[in-house]
Amino acid sequence: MSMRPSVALAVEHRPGVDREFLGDVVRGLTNLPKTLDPRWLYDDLGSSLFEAICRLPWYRITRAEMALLARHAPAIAEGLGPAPAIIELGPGSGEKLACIVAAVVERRGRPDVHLVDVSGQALQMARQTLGTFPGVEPVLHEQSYERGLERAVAATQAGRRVVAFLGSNLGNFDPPDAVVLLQSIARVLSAGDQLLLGLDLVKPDRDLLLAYADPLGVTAAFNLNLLQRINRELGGSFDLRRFEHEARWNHDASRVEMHLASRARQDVRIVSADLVVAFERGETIWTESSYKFEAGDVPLMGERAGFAVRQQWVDRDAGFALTLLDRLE
Ligand code: AVI
Repeated sequence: MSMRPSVALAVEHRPGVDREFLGDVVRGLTNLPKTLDPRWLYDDLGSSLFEAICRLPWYRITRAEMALLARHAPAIAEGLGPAPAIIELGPGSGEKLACIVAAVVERRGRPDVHLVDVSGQALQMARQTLGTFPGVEPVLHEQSYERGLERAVAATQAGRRVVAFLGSNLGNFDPPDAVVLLQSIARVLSAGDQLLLGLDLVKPDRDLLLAYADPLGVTAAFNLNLLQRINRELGGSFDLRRFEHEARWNHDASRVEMHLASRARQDVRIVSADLVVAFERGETIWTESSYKFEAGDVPLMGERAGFAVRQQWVDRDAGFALTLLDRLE
């Protein structure tokens, strides 16, 4: 979502309020269309709801990726040098990385593990999972991907690193931002380092909509929780019953969009921002984009950022691609 106004809005600072969150919410809700940055979906409850989404039968990303990792982790480990460093951006529960760590421990010895996420809760979960390998002590970076990656890279050896960016997390960035992020990963890496990228592929509309508007309502709760977070942290007055989760497949842009649609004409107050936001009936807040790819898009994206594909494994049935890329000289 790149429709931010360039003017910075002055927001009075109140103690105990996350200024970045407040600034983002004010900018997003005074935009047209209204938007909220998806990174704020992941407070403690949001992270737990996302973990639940990953177990839903209609959301196949996690299981498809786990199966590919379980099958191909030995090949990935073989391709790494001795004593490698594994850096994961957005590790979730850490279960996926555990597949790679297990294969590396068996073939290459104990790896250095670095985990980067803005959510402290996610990092703790992943630390618990990965801490079960003897001698493996994950280093946690509770930061943005770029900042955390820089730190992790500074603490590890050139030519021995593999950065895992799994779960189609890259799909939550608009294409130009995705390339910029890949470029910033390439910039801090050295020749001989690798990137392991997991991306969800385009599939029938019906499957995509079931994955993002599941019949159990878990994704709806995940989305609506963002309004609850604004109420709790910023003194918002959102009545969650007056908003509705919507998932839309935007074929032309190749993305699933999550929205929160206002069920009525209403005003919502946000005390910390001294702001009243007016909603028309049916007006939405656009909270997330999940871009879907063709397997053949990955080499092109990689090349634009300074990577070349070493190997790609595709689950055609679930529509998911795992790609291992080399950082070019
Ligand atoms: C984290 N990310 C890749 C998920 C996705 O599929 O875009 C977040 C999510 N949103 C709704 N369901 C899952």
